[in-house]
Amino acid sequence: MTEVVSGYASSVDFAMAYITIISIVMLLLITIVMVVFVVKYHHKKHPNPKQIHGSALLETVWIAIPTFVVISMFYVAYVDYADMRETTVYDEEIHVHVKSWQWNWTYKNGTSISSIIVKDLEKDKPTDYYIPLGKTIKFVMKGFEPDFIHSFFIPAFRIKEDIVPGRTTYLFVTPEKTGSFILTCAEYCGLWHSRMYANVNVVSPEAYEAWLLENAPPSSGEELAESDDPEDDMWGDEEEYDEGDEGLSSEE
Ligand SMILES: [Cu+2]
Repeated sequence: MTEVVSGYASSVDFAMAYITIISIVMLLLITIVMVVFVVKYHHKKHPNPKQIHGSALLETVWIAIPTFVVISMFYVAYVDYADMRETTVYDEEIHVHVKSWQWNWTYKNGTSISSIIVKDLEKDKPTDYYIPLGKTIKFVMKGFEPDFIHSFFIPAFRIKEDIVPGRTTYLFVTPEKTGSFILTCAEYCGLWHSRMYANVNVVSPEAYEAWLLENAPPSSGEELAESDDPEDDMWGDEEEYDEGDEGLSSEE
């Protein structure tokens, strides 16, 4: 989780550290002042409290400083988020569909890969997805209706976005390191939620293109247009989604 694999990851980490450190400092300051005041102004020492009528300066200071601190937290978190949301230039679009409890990625050439549910931790190998190093990828995500809400989460990239049935959401990422990283669902979605994970492998653009070519669908254009259709056989039959031991674990 601490590994930084995308530019966006370091800015998320910075915002997280900034907010956490300020929160800890505030907690300590408030606690210390509170304890000091409890001792210093104990009723035994001051049986007859002194009446005061406020201090404009003090009040201005204690409103201004926290307001500034909170706005700075917002700013630090927002600039990078806005930058990510407003990306208009990207290299490639990958379509992600989700159906309890599988991912399906469809690439530019029609390559379509559905993940397995990792039912047997010893035997089932999580599905491998590939993305190219240094390229900006736009994930365009759709959920089926009816289904649960899922959440597309790659911790190493610090990206997470809900996938809501009937809606299209999106995310951008530019991987800066090769390696294998976990994709998981971050929205509790039922029986196999915890086994809804896959590997996202960041490889060189050349290796990526070679992999795409290798996994390209046999036929051309027409089938490509259908590949994001829910009826596509990649999703199998409905009964496979019933709870039970049989089902998708053996499917590849
Ligand atoms: Cu889930």
